[in-house]
Amino acid sequence: MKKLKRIPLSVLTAALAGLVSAGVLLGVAQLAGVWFRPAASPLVALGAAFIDFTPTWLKNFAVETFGTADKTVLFIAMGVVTAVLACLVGLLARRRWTWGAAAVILLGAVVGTAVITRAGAGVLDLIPTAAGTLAGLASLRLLERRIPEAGEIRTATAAAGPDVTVAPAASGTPTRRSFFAAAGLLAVTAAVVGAGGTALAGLRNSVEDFRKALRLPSPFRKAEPLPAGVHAPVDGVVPFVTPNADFYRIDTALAVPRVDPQTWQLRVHGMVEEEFTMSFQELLDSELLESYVTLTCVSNPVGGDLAGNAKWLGYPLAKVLERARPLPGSDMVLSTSVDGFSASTPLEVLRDGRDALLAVGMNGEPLPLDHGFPVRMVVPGLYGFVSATKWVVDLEVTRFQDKTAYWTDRGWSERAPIKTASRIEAPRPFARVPAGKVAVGGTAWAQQRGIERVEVQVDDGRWQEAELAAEATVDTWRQWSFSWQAEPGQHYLRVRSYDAVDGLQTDERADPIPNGASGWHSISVTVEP
Ligand SMILES: Nc1nc2c(c(=O)[nH]1)N[C@H]1C(S)=C(S)[C@@H](COP(=O)(O)O)O[C@H]1N2
Ligand SMILES: [Mo]
Repeated sequence: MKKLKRIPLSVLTAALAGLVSAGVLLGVAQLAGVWFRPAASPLVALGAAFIDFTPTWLKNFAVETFGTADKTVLFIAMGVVTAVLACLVGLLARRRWTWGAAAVILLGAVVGTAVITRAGAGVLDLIPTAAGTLAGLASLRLLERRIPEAGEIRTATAAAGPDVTVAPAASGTPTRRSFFAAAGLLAVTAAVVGAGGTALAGLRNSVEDFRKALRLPSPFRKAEPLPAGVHAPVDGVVPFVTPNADFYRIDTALAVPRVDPQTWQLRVHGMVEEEFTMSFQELLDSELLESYVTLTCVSNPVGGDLAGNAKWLGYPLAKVLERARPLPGSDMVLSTSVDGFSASTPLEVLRDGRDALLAVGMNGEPLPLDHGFPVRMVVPGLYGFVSATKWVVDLEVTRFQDKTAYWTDRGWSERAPIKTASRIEAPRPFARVPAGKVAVGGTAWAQQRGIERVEVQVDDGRWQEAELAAEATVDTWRQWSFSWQAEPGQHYLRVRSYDAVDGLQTDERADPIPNGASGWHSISVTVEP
């Protein structure tokens, strides 16, 4: 008791300041780490590096002694070492702030080295450690300034009498109280932030694991096999089926929502005779169909690449509506995602026989997380913002006059069928090509109507018919090619298409807002002699 009394309070608080700041560092890094690979989390990276550097005999000893608890023991040991180091840093900072700060940065650098030397690590993986180190520094600074002065303690202790080690709060100096308040607040924050981060990371990983292990049922109705010759025979034209990894991604989500399929539910309600909810398993047990559909974003400029074609697997929305039995007067389905995005889709579009789907599969695998796992909507013929809700959880049958959707509230149209479009993909704009035969090619789309004809114009010459690749369905894009006898000089190439319902694509230039760009795509190329 006598000994303990002689450790000055300022030393204890300095060590505590170091400890709390280490907690803040780890907590913040843990939370930031949710958006990165698990190996970007300081504790995981340090542990992994430690395991790598452990000599084999020690590893064997650990496994023999602790069995499967060896990793727990490792983490506990790391915790103890971290705590001791943190106390020392706190004392150092008390001596001289710059020393303490330098020590924190040094430790941050050690952790950073552990992170960056992991296999497959990228520079971005340093962000959680950097964020944590900054937060730890700030916390240490905050606390270090509140450490009670040695002089104050002596007077405070003296006033309280020789037998009281720590004076009760009432007789504590304002500095001391403010130190403990700040330290307590920071410790709680660190714990909450760290626990939240760990929980989020766990959810994220479990959703990813679930997706990886998921085997989709085989379709009740398979897609028609693609006809031979859907690809234009020209280098530089996009693949007919867009690989998932290359599929454009558009959404308002800062962090991709992690939706657990085991708790996912679709609520169907509103102006219907029967309201109900559907689970993921129920959906998988239903008669799923497969269909190739080209999605297009309304923000795609003329010639742009915000379009992709995939084979989707899903349950017809018409069937969902058949069960719900919409009431007379309803004319819209408002679909809402788990993150609050919403889209207004005309009711009749979902019931007119097209392959409008509650999709669970994309090109033979479960939807990627980015593309709406576990369930999204896919509606042929409508731009994504009025139809393609990812991470969908709610379908409300309603009326356009009663409800509006996310982008409609921000100046975009409430209805938006996809406009007929065509683009040149090869050669690239401003390419230099050798004179002679040049292979020109690209893609055109008019979902629900189908592309019938594509024409190409060189400079101000006459419009010439391009060769059409085979059509898969009216809901997929169609490729085309054109053999150009190119003369040296600078030239313009222009493309336009005809759909099977409305004929020639309009040359009227329109901006994407409010319901999609229009106009003919043209590029400039230089032909070298
Ligand atoms: N939840 C959610 N779903 C969404 C969006 C969104 O922002 N949030 N964007 C829509 C838009 S504008 C488009 S073009 C398509 C894009 O789908 P993709 O990212 O799979 O290509 O998703 C639609 N679904
Ligand atoms: Mo979009």
